[in-house]
Amino acid sequence: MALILHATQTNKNVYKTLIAAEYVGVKVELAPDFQMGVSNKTPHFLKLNPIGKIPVLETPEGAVFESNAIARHVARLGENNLFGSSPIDQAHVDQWIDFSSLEIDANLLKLYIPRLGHAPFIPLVEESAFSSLKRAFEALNTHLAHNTYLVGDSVTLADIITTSNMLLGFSKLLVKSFTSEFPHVERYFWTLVNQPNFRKIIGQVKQTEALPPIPSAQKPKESKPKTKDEPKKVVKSEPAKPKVEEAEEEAPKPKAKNPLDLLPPSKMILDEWKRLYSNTKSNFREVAIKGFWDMYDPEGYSLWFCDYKYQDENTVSFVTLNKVGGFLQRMDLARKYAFGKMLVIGSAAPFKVKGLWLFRGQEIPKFVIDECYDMELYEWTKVDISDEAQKERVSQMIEDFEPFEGEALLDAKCFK
Ligand SMILES: N[C@@H](CCC(=O)N[C@@H](CS)C(=O)NCC(=O)O)C(=O)O
Repeated sequence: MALILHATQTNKNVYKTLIAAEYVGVKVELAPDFQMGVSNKTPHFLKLNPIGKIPVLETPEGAVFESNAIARHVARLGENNLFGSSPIDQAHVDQWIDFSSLEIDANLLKLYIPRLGHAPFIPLVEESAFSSLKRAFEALNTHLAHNTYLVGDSVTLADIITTSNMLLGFSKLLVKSFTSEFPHVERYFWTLVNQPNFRKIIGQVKQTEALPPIPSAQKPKESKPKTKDEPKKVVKSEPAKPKVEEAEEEAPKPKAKNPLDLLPPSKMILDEWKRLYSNTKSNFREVAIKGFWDMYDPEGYSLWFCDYKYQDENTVSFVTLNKVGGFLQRMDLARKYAFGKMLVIGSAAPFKVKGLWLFRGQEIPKFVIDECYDMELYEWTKVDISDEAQKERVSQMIEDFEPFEGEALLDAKCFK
């Protein structure tokens, strides 16, 4: 009699059991007409698994939940031994199952869930998940340099669970430029997913060419209405206000002007500078840089250097580039009042992220600090243009001068 697995078919946690079942010759069938969000909320399902998550295995002796436990149970019922032939092999099978669940799967989920829109997207969390994954893949790569399988000379449950966990990574999150640093992991993954017992369950696997985009609705500050002229309030850290004040706040008010629009007029027309920057195709130093200093109005504008506070964490090139790209997108609200250059520096990790910003007024505008959470990830230093060295640094940053401070540029992005 077949055991019943309550789950949707295309889920890596389900693959663990179905692939193990193929290897050991146990019959497992998916519950017919299972509907996520409906079937797992019924009283019958909650009796099988009180937390209401899938997968759950229904057996004549009772239900089992947690995908690794289900896969272990099914593997033990069958003919072939998927646990290794000695106590130490069995310990190693358990070791790699835990490793791939806690060091690989958990970090993949930290990347995936925010990008699916089920959790807030926080750049530092993504960065730390990538670093942890890199560390795990390095360890796995070292082991696989001398081993075809994780334990012994044939497929064990450790391979089935590890490959199922990595499947989410390869198919949704880990592009070739990430995985190519781990050639033994790549060889192992592609060998296993192409074994007949894997192929039968998961079909043909294709590596993703890009991470899922960050849904704009989840970007912490962008979900607010975009009113370019209105200085916005910082809601997160304010103490609770008395009710009267709240009621007052709800009454429609005439829109306040951005305080930057109330500054004395400046002889520098930001759009003119942006046009000059964009239209200069040759002799950049003589035309655009000279034009910049001719136009620059130190009373109406200020220049700022920024330096990413966590440079050591810029270990993955495309994550670093994504981070800078996201910052520039989030600066959209300052387009009328700012120009910026962001450099990603270095030809090897850790990359340095440094920038130059031109802001209307003598301070970094408050609405930018309040609205763009990236601002606090950088150290900001006002440029002293009476210092020739600082002035030259400004020119070099605008110009994408290479080598910049002795290093090659990985990329230079402009905000205009
Ligand atoms: N540790 C569990 C994780 C199970 C899990 O997170 N299942 C998700 C689908 S992949 C689920 O059922 N989510 C529904 C919910 O959270 O209500 C396992 O490995 O089985």
